[in-house]
Amino acid sequence: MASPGAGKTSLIEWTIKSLINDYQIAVIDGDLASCIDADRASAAGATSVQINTGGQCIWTLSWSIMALNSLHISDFDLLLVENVGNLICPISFQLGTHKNILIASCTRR
Ligand SMILES: Nc1nc2c(ncn2[C@@H]2O[C@H](COP(=O)(O)OP(=O)(O)OP(=O)(O)O)[C@@H](O)[C@H]2O)c(=O)[nH]1
Ligand SMILES: [Mg+2]
Repeated sequence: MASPGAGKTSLIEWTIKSLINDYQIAVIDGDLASCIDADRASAAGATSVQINTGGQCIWTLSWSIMALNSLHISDFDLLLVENVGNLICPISFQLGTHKNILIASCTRR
């Protein structure tokens, strides 16, 4: 979770590149539109699924389940989930993750 452009996909790319030699990694990427972030996760070496919310700032567990159904989840050691870029709406919706990571992006003086 993070605000728009805070570095969610960059952290996911870095994590994939760091672990891909030892772990099978899948990514569910949620965004308002496009498949750019899922494509970046795939290019980094993971198997990825994009969820488009059609402009909504939230997605829910049932959408996670739909995404999981398109993956052979037992093939993977680690599942990373990128939420939509928003620090308010996603807080209220559990997506089935074991851990949540928040990226805080601050301006420098
Ligand atoms: N300065 C700085 N820039 C970063 C860092 N991480 C990512 N960026 C840059 O910030 C921009 C947005 O990064 P993304 O990883 O696409 O951010 P995001 O949170 O996935 O963005 P959305 O999915 O569009 O909300 C890119 O130009 C990155 O190169 C960082 O740690 N420091
Ligand atoms: Mg992103």
